[in-house]
Amino acid sequence: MSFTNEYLQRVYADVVKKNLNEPEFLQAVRKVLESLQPVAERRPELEKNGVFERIVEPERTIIFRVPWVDDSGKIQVNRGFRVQFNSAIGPYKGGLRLHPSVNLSIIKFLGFEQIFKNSLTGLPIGGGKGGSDFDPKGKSEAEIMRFCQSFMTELQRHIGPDTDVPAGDIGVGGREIGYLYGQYKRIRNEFTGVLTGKGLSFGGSLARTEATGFGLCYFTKEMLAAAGKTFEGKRVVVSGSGNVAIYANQKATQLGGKVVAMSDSNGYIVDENGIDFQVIQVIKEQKRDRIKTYLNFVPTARYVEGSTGIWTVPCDIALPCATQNELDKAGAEALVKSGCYAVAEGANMPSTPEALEVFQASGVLFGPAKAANAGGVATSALEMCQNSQRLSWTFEEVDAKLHDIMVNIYHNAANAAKEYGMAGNLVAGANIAGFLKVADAMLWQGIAY
Ligand code: NDP
Ligand code: 2IT
Repeated sequence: MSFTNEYLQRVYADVVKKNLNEPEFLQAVRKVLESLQPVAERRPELEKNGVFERIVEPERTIIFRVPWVDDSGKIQVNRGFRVQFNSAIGPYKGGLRLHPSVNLSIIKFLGFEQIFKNSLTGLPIGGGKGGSDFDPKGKSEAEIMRFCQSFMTELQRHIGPDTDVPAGDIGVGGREIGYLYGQYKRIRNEFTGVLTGKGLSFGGSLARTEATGFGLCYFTKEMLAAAGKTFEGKRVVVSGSGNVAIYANQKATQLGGKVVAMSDSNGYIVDENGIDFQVIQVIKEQKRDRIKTYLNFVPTARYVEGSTGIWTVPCDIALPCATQNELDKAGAEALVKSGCYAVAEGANMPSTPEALEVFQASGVLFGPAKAANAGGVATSALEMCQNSQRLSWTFEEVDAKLHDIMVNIYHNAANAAKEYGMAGNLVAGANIAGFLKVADAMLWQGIAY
């Protein structure tokens, strides 16, 4: 798709001018604005009220110094970010990413996507994202804790249970959320649901750990069902081996699929007998080791150095669950060539625009990230709900709600695509359905932001 609507083309040109050094942010904005062209044409009051110009500009961007002392006594300085993008329908909500590649462009693309994803969940959460260029790899437990404490010492003045509620993302799991929560509580002297993904003994929700991966498979199941297909007996490739990938493997396997390949940033493994997610749990969650050590557990498996080759492993269904732009044109062509007919994004923006074109031209069923991976943040919103009530729901209750939310997201995206003349295009449908709710809230609230 490209721009035919002159007004949105001008809005986009202005975003480019103001954010020249932010390629990931521009990529995300462009895709959304392109999808919204039929909406701008049908709803002229959105242009009149400057909704598009407003929605592409974060409400607030916080960039801060994060100093900490490493184990050798040396002072380290990282850069911290929190982008509070849009609060039209609820408190800012979105993860924190710790990865050396983190910069303003990446946090802004993630925060922008989060607005529409959170809207799609049907729950009252606005969009935000944060993180730091801190690299957790090779750091001791004590260094991780000191970094998290320093990061929260500044972040705490900008967040709150009714203001902004961070959670995990790449490099931030239960351990980091625990340290962040401890420091927030110490400084603010309050026990509230200011973070999600907490430990179960201090307000965490059952099924939050599994939620993104499980939700991804519930969404994919619905997308396959609409095409008369199922996971049963199908070959599945899951990239990554972190939180999202591990539980995508568990659920895809439970639904009858066979996960034949997984990866980390160094390389990928292939196991024709199906990869047991519990082995990956041991390697990644307990030992925090590399995926190639899978061969110590399953010597019949294969390890290939380099992570992008994973898309050459023949499969029916591909679930990219590692990071942005990990699946390029060559990867998409390799998938289509091997007969892959369904792709659902567990990671945020894992497919490049060129890869997406290949999938759309080949009729591959495609579940875009903001719809397919919304189960994580949806369950975070359920955790906020439980915290407000001072109650804990059972695993089954949370999982059942998650399932219903993902089924609804699929149908809302599919219906919006149909309503705007793009039946089957879930990329457009998810962007439109997610946008409309936020845009209407912004209209009702006047030029507040
Ligand atoms: P984790 O840190 O648990 O795992 C990340 C995985 O992706 C690891 O296997 C990591 O490999 C790999 N990876 C990260 N960066 C790169 C890279 N530059 N190149 C290749 N591989 C890479 O993160 P999550 O599983 O939580 O997140 C994965 C994706 O899912 C992200 O895009 C995130 O934004 C998205 N997401 C996460 C949600 C959540 O609830 N956690 C919710 C919705 C989306 P290595 O160990 O070698 O770095
Ligand atoms: O990208 C995402 O949706 C997340 N990392 C989860 C955010 C959250 O608040 O649970």
